[in-house]
Amino acid sequence: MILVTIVSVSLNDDILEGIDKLQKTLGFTGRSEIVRAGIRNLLAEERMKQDLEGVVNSLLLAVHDEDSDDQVALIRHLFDKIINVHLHNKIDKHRCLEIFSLKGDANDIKEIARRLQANKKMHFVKLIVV
Ligand code: NI
Repeated sequence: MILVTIVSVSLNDDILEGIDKLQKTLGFTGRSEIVRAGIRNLLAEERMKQDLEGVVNSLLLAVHDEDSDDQVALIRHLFDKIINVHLHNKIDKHRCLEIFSLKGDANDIKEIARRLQANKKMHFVKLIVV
């Protein structure tokens, strides 16, 4: 017997619209399936991060509300020693893109990604280990 637990989630209009678009373009049968696929990706990414150790090279991308520039700057300065390159630019009326090229201890790399990911003003955060 497969146990299924129903969890209610509050989503804003932007996310709902995105889910419905994904459903059409990727051919998912329903919203639940998309949410499950998204969570599976997050879990896989998390497992990948847990396995990281030693000195790691990576690229960290983040898109956030323009009004959170200060919060990003605070996080960034905590990790100055592992940031080789940092680009920041405004991509549209309300959003900024941050690109970090990082080299340093895996724990620091995981921590900067975690801090950005946990920030509510982030639209998108992606860590790419190279
Ligand atoms: Ni900005």
